[in-house]
Amino acid sequence: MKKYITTPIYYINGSPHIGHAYTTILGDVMKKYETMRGLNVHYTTGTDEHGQKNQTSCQESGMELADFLKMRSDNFRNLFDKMDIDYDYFVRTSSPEHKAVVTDALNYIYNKGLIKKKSYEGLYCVGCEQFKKPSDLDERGFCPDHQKAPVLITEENYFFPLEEHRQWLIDYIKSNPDWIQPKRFAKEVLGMLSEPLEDLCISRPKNRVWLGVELPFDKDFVTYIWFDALINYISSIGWSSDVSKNQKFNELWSECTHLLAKDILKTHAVYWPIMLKCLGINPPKHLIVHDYWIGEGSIKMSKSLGNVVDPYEVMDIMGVEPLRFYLCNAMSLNGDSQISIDLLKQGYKQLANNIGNLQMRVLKMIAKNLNGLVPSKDNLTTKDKKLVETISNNFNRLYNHNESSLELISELSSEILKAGDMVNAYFASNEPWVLAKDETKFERYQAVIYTTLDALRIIASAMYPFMPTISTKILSSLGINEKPTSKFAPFELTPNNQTIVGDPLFPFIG
Ligand code: ME8
Repeated sequence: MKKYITTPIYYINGSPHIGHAYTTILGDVMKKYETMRGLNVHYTTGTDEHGQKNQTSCQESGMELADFLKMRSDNFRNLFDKMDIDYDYFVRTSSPEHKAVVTDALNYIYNKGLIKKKSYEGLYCVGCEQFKKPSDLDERGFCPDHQKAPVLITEENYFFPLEEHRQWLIDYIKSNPDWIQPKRFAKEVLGMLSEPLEDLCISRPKNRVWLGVELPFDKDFVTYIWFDALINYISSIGWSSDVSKNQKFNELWSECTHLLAKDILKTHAVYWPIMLKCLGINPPKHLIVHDYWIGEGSIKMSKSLGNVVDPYEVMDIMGVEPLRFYLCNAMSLNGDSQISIDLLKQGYKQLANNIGNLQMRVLKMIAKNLNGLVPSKDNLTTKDKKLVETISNNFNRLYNHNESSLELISELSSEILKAGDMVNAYFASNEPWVLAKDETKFERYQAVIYTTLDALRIIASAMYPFMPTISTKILSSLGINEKPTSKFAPFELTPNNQTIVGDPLFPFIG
């Protein structure tokens, strides 16, 4: 079975920060989780290279446009490569392939008579690249996300009426309760739909914004950046208005999940499904929406506000995989989450004390007493068996869900720490270092070591989507060279496997 996962495509007017890293890591963790379950996943991410704020950044840089766009887009791509993101396609909206699909979609909608030209006056937030209603602004009249007053703009533009689709969208959300996850965001969207929808302005005059896709029906305008950017989700899998060419597209689209934060909920849950409807395409299967990482000042981390955590700095301190695990584990499911270098270091130390110490202690012990060989599993007690079976059942349950979700990924990460705690407690209470000194207790010693190693094997396999290299290192330290699957059968570790004490999985950090 196929699955298609997307991240937002990111603006290139600044450097990527931990918020961009998070959504892209989440998608990669979901991809690895689904791949372990035997699904064939197509994963896309990329950069949103048009619009007024990218244009201003480019002008300020003094660089040639194409060089500037490539340099900034590469900042994101290089970060994602460094974070081991296994994307199948990296979207660039400046690419001819993407632009051709935007043009095709615009022509299709225009020829159906769904676009009209009129004069408009409104408050425009350049940070959001959106017109704002007074009710979108705070008590000072500022955009709450960008902490700036929008500017009043009067211009003639092309518009895409949305209101006639409002009731359809309300009905769709109500009859598809899993469409937007978590459910509280579906409620928020229904709130947005409780008032009539204004026409969406889908053009910008070139004398204000020249960085964009020219409207096919009026060369004095470029396409509104959001109309252009949302199309990436269909352009990257080859949509065409000629339906006979859509075989690959149809296969993937029916299994599409968009990942995004709540800042772009309206564009994805209101504009996008209506655009799709007018193109004759069903809504994506799911929108998975997360809250914000909150930086200094307790406001949403953002390039424009300068309160960002730099993922490169974090990776230099703790490496990429502990960062991947931390972000998936520490993002709250009920609201925004604070992030700082100190909190990240605490998360790293928790992993080191839990999984890292356990692996090192048990392997050093058997290197000393058992020539590094996995002992026999012949004398496991009911309690030993229960520990391994509980851990294996818990992971089997978590890998048996119909689909990955934010809750599932979070629960899986917590279950890894919980299982580590259980095995550490088992190890401490059975005192194998005492058993090792008494020849009459040798069988018991072997049983405790086998139980610990087998539980560690299962935990390492379950860790794979978050920490693929560390998971593989643990498995090979137990003499296992196969890639983990989503079957967590107990007692499968082969006695007499040669174990290896390698370097610490989580080296000491200050
Ligand atoms: O909105 N916490 O791009 P963008 C968590 N180009 N996630 C965060 C975050 C934070 N503090 N800050 C950013 C755009 N993100 C458009 C999208 S899609 C067709 C066009 C993540 O560079 C999160 O995924 O502002 C959020 O939705 C996205 O980056 C916004 O990135």
